Amino acid sequence: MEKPPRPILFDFHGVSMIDIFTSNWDNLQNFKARPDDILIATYPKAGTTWVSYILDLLHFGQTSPERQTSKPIHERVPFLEINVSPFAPGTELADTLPTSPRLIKTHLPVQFVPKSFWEQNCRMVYVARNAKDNAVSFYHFDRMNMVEPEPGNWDSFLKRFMEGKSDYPCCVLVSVVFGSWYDHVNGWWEKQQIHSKLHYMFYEDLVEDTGAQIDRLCSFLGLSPSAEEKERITTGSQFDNMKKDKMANYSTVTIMDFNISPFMRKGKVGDWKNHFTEAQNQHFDEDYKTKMMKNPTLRFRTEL
Ligand code: A3P
Ligand code: EST
Repeated sequence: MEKPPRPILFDFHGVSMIDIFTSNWDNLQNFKARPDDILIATYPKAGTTWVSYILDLLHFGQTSPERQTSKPIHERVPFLEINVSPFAPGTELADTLPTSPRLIKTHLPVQFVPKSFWEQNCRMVYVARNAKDNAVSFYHFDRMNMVEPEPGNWDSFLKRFMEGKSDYPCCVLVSVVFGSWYDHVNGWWEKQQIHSKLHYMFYEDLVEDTGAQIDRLCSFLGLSPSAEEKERITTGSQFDNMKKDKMANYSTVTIMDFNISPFMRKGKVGDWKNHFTEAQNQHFDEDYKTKMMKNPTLRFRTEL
């Protein structure tokens, strides 16, 4: 059977985007946030699903346990900017969410977040992942997700990931969806310094000590689960458990080809070592230093 065509990247206000993330722009920008909404923001492949799953369990694991077994995670936590036929747009799914609070996911760079989230002073959780593992995960995701652009080979993908920008006449060959990882993590980091309701966390810390990160999330969200409940969530959200969970592993989403790569792929810190050559690593490190100079306090771990 003929494969459907992959989407083409274009420049959108300085960020590389594809149609499914910009075609509902007016509704997105006019989205009416509520004061108790919780926005989960990430660059793609930084641990969005993991943190969404944890927050869903923290808020609704006790009160409506049937949610976790009957609704896929992308319905429990809608993806705000997505608009892909024949599915309802993310804004509509969020509008019709029956829960309180509503958990909403986004990959938007901070400058694109609809203004009502700031006006309503909503809580936001930003998850960041080290650039090397993030790039590897993104590469495998673009291979298996038919609504993402064609990733090409690893070397060409890595070059585009590093370039990240779309300030070229034609950005098709020079970037990835949602633009520069460097701009994304820095933009949200700078926002966190002036916005007290923004909790900035790291994928690597979650892998190292999930329980400690859940504690920090709870104090940010004003939650106090019992020790048993916390233990249940810590265990339930471990990689092997989530990988088995049909409501969390995206196996119900047909636009993803798990024969190419599963959504829950490895869940590790340091898998980049299996992908980067010596030369790629050296070039990446040199380039990284110049791009990440402006926020010396923003530090990532590439191994544990
Ligand atoms: P890998 O491709 O490196 O395995 P997102 O949800 O933002 O798309 O991120 C997906 C990445 O998070 C994938 O990384 C996936 O395996 C990883 N992930 C998802 N759940 C996880 C968990 N419980 N523990 C560790 N990693 C997890
Ligand atoms: C999830 C993460 C991501 O970074 C990109 C995409 C694009 C396609 C999305 C998928 C996703 C989440 C699940 C869907 C899917 C399109 C239909 C499905 O409902 C929203």
